[in-house]
Amino acid sequence: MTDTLDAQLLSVPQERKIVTAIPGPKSEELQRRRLAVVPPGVSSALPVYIQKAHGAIIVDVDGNQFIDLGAGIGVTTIGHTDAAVVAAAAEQLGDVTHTLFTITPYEEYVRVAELLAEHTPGDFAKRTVLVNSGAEAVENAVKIARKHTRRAGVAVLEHAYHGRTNLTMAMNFKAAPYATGFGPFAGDVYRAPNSYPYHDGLSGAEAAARTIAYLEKTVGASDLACLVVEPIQGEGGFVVPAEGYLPALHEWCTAEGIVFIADEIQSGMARTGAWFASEHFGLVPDVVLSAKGIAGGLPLAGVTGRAEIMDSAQPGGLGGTFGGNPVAAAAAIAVFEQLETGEGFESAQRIERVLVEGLQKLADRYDIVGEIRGIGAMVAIELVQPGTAATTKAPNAEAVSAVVAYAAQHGVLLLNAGTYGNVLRFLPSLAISDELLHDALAVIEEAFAQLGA
Ligand code: PLZ
Repeated sequence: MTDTLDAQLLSVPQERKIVTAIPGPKSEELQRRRLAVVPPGVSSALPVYIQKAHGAIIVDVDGNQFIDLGAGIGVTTIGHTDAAVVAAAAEQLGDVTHTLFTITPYEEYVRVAELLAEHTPGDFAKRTVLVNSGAEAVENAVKIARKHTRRAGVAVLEHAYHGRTNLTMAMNFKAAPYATGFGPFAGDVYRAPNSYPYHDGLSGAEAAARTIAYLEKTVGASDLACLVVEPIQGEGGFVVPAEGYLPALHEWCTAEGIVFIADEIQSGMARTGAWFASEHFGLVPDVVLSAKGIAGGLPLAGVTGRAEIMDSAQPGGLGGTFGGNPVAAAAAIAVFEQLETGEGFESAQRIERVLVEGLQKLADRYDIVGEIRGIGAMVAIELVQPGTAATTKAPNAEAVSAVVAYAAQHGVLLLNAGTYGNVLRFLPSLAISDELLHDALAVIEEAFAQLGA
């Protein structure tokens, strides 16, 4: 087993290599088969079919090797097929694959809950429920907050993304493509202005006052069960709030008996060089949601919160067939153990330095680079129309699409983001080397040169 695994891992050299057109012939053949059986509602950013992956490289069926700057949208945070994660999951598969925690429990679930209690912000008694996906974590957090407060209202922020289930569709900012035509939607969701320093120019205190005034006026604090906030917005374009914004919101929530839920599904699990991004803002949420990076690619998500809030739900009120699956939980324990060495956090800081330095060179040359922002291995640039950086900051989605397409053709998998599709986001795995980062940045520089901007 170990020999096979080692061989498999060594067969993915950490280098970029393009050997066919993109997509290559085998990918095109798979794409034809896919179109016959998979609906277009499930789209793919890049229709190259992946055969294997390790570290920061993914290899397609035609033998092309891509530098992965997306990590499956921030999932393979400690790297693809991390040896310890693969070994832990494989061992667990052989021991027990499923029992259903609500029928007969097992240690791995409890251990993940202990680790989340230890590593989420706040030194108080916590409880965790494990589920399958980020959206399901959001749904459960809202359920629990409603039960605890005996209120119905859910406050969210502009540019938020929380999932694709019925409730979370109503919580997202963007209708298209996530919600268009899929209603009726859940009610009692209230969307307030966020802090977006690049566009609103407000201090944290000013932005918080605006958010609070809006919610007081449009719903009223006494009807709000919870406020759900991504400490750094993910799909919305890696929007980092102004200093003091989040703690001011939290203070208001505490005073009004509103549960403050931090959706750290994209920003958590060492992505930003801290266990959770909340820490960068001195924020101690009542409930923290984790998913994506928690189990090295296996489906697992957690709702971790103050014991007195989490204990409000009645026995049998929370759960689900696959929630906290033993294999996913074993993988998560291996992820935590790796991160506990501290190396991952240093990597996140190293990645931020290399990316920001490289992107700053672009910003110096091209006036369409409006802003570089982000923390750790969660960095983005917002692109604006030529000549608008000092005025309207008009979104430039065309340039983002062109850069993403050029990068893909040259072996760099890069993702877009932002409500207006005008943000390039970088969320590589923490396993990525400086060499690969520099190589990817060189490709992105070429892409900018091709724009003729
Ligand atoms: N909350 C902050 O980032 C998932 C969406 C990918 P699920 N973001 C990636 C796509 O196109 O579906 C996300 C997130 C934040 C919640 C979610 C939802 O997590 O695991 O996708 O349900």
